[in-house]
Amino acid sequence: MAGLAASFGSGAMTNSINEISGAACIFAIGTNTTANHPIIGRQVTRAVQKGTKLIVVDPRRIPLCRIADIWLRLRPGTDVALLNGIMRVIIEENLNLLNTSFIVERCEDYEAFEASIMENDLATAEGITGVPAQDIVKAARMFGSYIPATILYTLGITEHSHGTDNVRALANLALLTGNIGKPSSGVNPLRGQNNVQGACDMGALPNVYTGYQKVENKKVREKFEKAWNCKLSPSNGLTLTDMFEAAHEGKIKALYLKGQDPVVTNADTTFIEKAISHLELFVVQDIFLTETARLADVVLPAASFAEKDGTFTNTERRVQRVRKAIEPKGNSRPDWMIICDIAKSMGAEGFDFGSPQEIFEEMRGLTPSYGGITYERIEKSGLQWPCPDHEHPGTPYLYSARFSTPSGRAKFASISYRPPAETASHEYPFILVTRRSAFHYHAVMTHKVEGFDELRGEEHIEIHPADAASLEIQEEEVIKVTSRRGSIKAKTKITEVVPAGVVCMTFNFAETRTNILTSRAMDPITKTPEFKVCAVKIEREESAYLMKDYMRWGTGKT
Ligand SMILES: Nc1nc2c(c(=O)[nH]1)N[C@H]1C(S)=C(S)[C@@H](COP(=O)(O)OP(=O)(O)OC[C@H]3O[C@@H](n4cnc5c(=O)[nH]c(N)nc54)[C@H](O)[C@@H]3O)O[C@H]1N2
Ligand SMILES: Nc1nc2c(c(=O)[nH]1)N[C@H]1C(S)=C(S)[C@@H](COP(=O)(O)OP(=O)(O)OC[C@H]3O[C@@H](n4cnc5c(=O)[nH]c(N)nc54)[C@H](O)[C@@H]3O)O[C@H]1N2
Ligand SMILES: [Mo]
Repeated sequence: MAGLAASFGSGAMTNSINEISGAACIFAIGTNTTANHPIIGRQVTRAVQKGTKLIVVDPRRIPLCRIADIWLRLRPGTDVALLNGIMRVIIEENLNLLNTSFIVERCEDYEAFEASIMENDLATAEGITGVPAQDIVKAARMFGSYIPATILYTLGITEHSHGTDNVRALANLALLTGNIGKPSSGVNPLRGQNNVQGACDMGALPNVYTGYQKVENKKVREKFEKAWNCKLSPSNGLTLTDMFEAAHEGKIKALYLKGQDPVVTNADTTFIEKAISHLELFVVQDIFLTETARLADVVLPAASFAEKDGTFTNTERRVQRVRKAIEPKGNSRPDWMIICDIAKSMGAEGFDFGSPQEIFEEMRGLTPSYGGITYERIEKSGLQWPCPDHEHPGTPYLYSARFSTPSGRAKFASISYRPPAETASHEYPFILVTRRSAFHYHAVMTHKVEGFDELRGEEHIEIHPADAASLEIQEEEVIKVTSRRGSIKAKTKITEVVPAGVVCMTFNFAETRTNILTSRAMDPITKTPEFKVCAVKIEREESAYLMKDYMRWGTGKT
């Protein structure tokens, strides 16, 4: 999300979910909404039924391709080249003519950006992306002439070693066409976990306190030091991925992990396990005994969302109440209680909170964008930040008057295409893309529900018919997939959903650790790994075993 922050000032959906239906054009790039954000997916399908134009950009033939006006099937990891091509057409054909005043009044650094776009022609874009130049022109004309247009994106954009570049290129596209700061437009990252937006808002990031107040800003730090009556570090902390690198090097000795299963879900899990083994103390707080929790010195049982009160902030910045439906099971307790007890037993002051509401009250007093949000005001329905005071109605879309950069203007960025860290080679001739499925939620939680496993009980690696034929691989055959980091086995699904040269897997199954394969190459700013691209080879496995004969972890089934 750092790309968006650099261009506009903050990293969240700029607009609201119900505005999607008002867009004249939807540009859905690297996002499989019908599976992963079904409520938003419904909005998209309904809008298209009512006449909204839809452009889909994805290497896989996702369900939205069926109703798209244009589907651009690009090579994985080549979005910047494609977007720069689209913007070149928009500039050359003067499709942004109506928008010149927006560029003059609200943006900066346009000239350098235009010059950088003109450096590469459409033949170059076609060569890099594999998308025919005439389709790039068609998409540019459509996006440039149907106004307002909204951009939706997710991991196909961010989980790359150049994810920030991808996001900034999308921000350029919105600025160039004036599609920001008004309804049914914007650059909209559809966030992942139910409360990941809330976690970021609450400062669960290495460089900010609540509401994106910077750790390195002296005034901010002094405010928090005064409120909490303690000294705070003037330097940023480490990102998740950096923490494991540091643990591996012995620079971090103790790790307290909460609500994450990194030995299944982080990139290069063999490395992650090694890093964990170097720790002197490893504490895991989770609602289940995960694969990662099995490696912990101490496991703290947490209560699930249904067993506690609090708030979640969703992808459109809407802060909503969550209410306890049942009492916590066994000896599990809400996360906040466990954290407060640990803090108190370490001698910290100020952790005598009696309820989540008391914590919220303290937080909002220190967080301008949440200042006007109270439990009373969100008793029935949520409020969208920024909501600075009690009279403020909340903000459905951002940047109507100014951007939150120091100058108040949005910055065009000159972004040139960089290839992914790994490309296909003689030894590793396939690109592995990883993705989600509608029937599971990552790795651990949904496997506790038998019905989901009936819908999808084991991993299938998608492979194109031409590739299967040349390797003489059959449908449902167990094959060996090897990257520079390790090997796993999985059954095949032969399908044209993936293009030739690309194979695709989910990471839903602890017994088929897809992330043994993925690479730790990461974006230099967000430190997000390149989950969407790594090079692999595929081999037939004559003596193959069947996955389902293996002990099914967690379910007790064999
Ligand atoms: N059912 C279900 N829903 C979920 C989740 C789940 O596990 N299950 N997880 C949640 C979470 S945490 C998140 S973050 C979201 C993620 O939601 P999505 O981002 O939609 O999830 P993915 O399926 O990982 O990836 C999206 C798409 O990116 C495409 N893609 C891959 N590489 C590229 C590329 O280089 N360029 C482009 N343009 N596209 C590419 C893939 O083909 C795929 O269709 O889903 C959330 N919703
Ligand atoms: N190959 C590949 N790998 C990926 C991705 C990809 O696209 N491809 N996507 C990445 C992305 S976007 C994400 S978000 C991650 C997801 O990776 P994780 O966050 O590790 O995956 P989850 O299984 O959602 O893990 C959430 C954990 O939180 C626990 N939990 C649930 N509720 C609570 C609670 O209230 N309190 C506590 N303490 N614990 C709770 C669950 O039991 C579970 O163990 O995976 C990443 N890994
Ligand atoms: Mo996510």
